Amino acid sequence: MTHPESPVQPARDQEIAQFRAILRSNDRGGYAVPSSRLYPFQWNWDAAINAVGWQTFDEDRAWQEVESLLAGQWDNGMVPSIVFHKPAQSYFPGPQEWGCDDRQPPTTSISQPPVLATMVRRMRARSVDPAVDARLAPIVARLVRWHRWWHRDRDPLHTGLVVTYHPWETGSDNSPAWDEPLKAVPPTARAYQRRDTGVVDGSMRPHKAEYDRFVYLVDFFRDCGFDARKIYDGSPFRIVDFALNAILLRADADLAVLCDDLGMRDEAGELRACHARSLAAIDSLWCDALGRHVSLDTRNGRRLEQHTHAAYLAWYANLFQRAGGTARSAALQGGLEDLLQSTRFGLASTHPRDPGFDPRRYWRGSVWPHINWLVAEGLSEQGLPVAARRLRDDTLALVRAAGPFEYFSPDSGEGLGGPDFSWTASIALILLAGSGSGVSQGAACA
Ligand code: 9WN
Repeated sequence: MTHPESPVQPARDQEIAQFRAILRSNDRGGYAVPSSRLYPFQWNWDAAINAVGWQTFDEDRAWQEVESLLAGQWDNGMVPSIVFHKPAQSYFPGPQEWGCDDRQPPTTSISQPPVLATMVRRMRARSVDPAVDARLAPIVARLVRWHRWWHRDRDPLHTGLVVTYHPWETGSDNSPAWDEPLKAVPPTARAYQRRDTGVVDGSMRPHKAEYDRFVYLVDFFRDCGFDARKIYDGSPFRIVDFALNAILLRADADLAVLCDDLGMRDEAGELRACHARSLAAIDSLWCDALGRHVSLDTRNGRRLEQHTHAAYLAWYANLFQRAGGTARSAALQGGLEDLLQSTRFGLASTHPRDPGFDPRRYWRGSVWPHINWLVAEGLSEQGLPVAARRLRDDTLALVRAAGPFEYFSPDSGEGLGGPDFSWTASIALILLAGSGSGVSQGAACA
């Protein structure tokens, strides 16, 4: 604990003020854009992380961030990856390309990793608002509908694992893990104009070959009329992303606790049943030879074995509670140690030994602060504080040296992608406020 008169304190206060100012300057009225020129709308998992960032200094604004995102929820329960609250020309593809411009507010037709319920549980635990549960009730009801959508529309065969149809839905858009499955997607034949490479250098962004396929899939969903079964049967890209499933598992458990707390017993029971089924099913993604879980291409049954950050979310999802879990956790710790030792700053999103590694190109190697934080939370909760501390320290060191960029080179520490990035500022605020989730996983999964 720093003494109030210590010289460190003013520097820390100044830093905190700087990160708060970034959130304030990206605020567009109840929602924050991730980075003003690159991403001028509200993104799903960004909003969840930013809500936690806001809560470190403005709880009312934090809940607004959640409410604004959920205002984009579809009737079927889906919470979209982007809510286009106000028009902006600097991003492609906009609501018209998605075929969702007649919705109010306009949105995309896909979702993103469901970290929100976990963040909401954390926010409730730290709330200073005596009336918080009244505000929470409609939020939790919407979260339940979203989680039902995942388990119903994205797991129609009741396997316990949900599928995703677009690399953008995984949040780790151009991860080398998607290279193989993306080959089955035809490149779009239509002309389109990217905007991202007009804002940041193209060497930090996905290649045109990937965008050609991203656009094909956007058009495919629209042409299917967003029909869940048609898309499940026909999508050329249909993967089980380990990271997304781990995040959903954790979120199901956290949402069940929120339901208990709000007296929603039936919903709590339903979520626990989903959780138990998914916990058993995710076991099938474990690979003994690699010592980690992998993703799966459900189109051909092939495992996607690239060594990415995804595997290290297993602790966050509390996957090692069953028989044999201790040995698996030890194997995974070996992998983490290896990955951390292979670059100057952790956690590289792809291992440098992977042929797809590129330290500057987005999800092909760069360090992402919010991933570091989620992994560190899981490590702390599972009694692995040393590795957790390393990730938290590296994250703050990167942000302090380069500024609050979107992502960072794991080798040089260079700040990459969009500047003045909201969730980077949020993570810095969370780390500076102190570690620990305030959420006990044991209670969640009991
Ligand atoms: C597409 C907003 C989002 C993040 C994603 C990140 C990036 C968008 C893009 O930016 O994706 O959704 O246009 O590149 O990959 O994780 O939520 O910060």
